Amino acid sequence: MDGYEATLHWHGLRQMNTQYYDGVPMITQCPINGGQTFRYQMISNEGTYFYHAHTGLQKFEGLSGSVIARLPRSKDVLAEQFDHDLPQHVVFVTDWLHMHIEDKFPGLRTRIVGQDPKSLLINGKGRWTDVKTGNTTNTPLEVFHVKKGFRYRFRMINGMTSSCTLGMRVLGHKLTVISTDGEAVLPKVVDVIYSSAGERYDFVINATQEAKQYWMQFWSNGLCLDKSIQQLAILNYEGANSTSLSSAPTFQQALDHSGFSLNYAGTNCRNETSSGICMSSLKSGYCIDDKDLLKEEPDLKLYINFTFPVLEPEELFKPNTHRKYAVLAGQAYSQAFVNGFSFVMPPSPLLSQYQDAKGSVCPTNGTNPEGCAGNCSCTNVIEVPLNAVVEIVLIDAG
Ligand SMILES: [Cu+2]
Repeated sequence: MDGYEATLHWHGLRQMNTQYYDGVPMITQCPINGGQTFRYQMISNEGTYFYHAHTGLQKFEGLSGSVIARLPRSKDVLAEQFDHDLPQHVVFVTDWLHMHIEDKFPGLRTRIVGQDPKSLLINGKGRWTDVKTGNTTNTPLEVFHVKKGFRYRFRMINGMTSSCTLGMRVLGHKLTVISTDGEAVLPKVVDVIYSSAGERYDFVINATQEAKQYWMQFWSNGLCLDKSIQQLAILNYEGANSTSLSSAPTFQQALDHSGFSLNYAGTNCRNETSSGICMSSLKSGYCIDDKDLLKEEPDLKLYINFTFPVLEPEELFKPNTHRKYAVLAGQAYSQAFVNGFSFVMPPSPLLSQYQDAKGSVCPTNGTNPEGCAGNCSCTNVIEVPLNAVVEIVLIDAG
């Protein structure tokens, strides 16, 4: 659309030597204007990834999709774990707000508070029940086809935009997790996978059950728990009768399940328990040959703290300033700070025109930018030596 701009971020792709195709506007490239053409060209590492808009709030409106890079079977360290790795077994999960995201823009005083979705979609499909009327749409559910006796690699992408976590299970089946975020892991058998926005899990379903139809259930958790949002899809065995489907599982049944889960928020991450494990307990699926990564001490340790102080309107809206803020529930104004500075985009992309962007970059000697006494805004750039191993410690400082 004329006057609209866009960039695409390739989520998880390493962009070795193609950092200018990472898709972050004003950092790695100029935004692509309406009517213009821009070609992203990169070599992908193997694995399950996705792309999404990195401009404005377009990702919330659904500008995203899957990116799968497969190795020939002979080169895939995971090949012996499955018989089939098919394009139709990509499970792309998105959340849907049923409204334009601009109405929820965090800087609007009259906005609808929160970013909770109304429903979830599986590969763009699903049904929705209006709690007010009790009516359910008759839109199709996604169906994944399998044949009894084979093991299928599924690639699940959590393409959600909200801060809700996502629960997923396949009734009557175990899920063998073999890869996460594009990295092979030693197989782990679980009943439920919990994931956060941006994460990907490859799991194997061993189709050993009776040739019927089974429910696949997806539900929102964490911050959206009280919204009881769920979506269903169907695992269909070849030759199954459509009347073989049991009655649909309810949201409450998902919460009540007693299986073994990966990444449930209440799991003790130090030890594997009978109820589940954390992602941090998964073991790498291959030997790590990068000796630098195994160094005991990194070359550089960065402590990065995040604060969200409540600010008075008199300070926030001083004449001749334009600061970014959010209106919190309770109508207080807050601004976000990283290591004491609130981020502003540079006037030119940092990667291609650093000289032009320099004027907006935060001072690195501990002082404030010129003409600013406190709570300053600037482009916060942290320089690291080339090829250094950097450990980053993120601190929620309130
Ligand atoms: Cu992303």
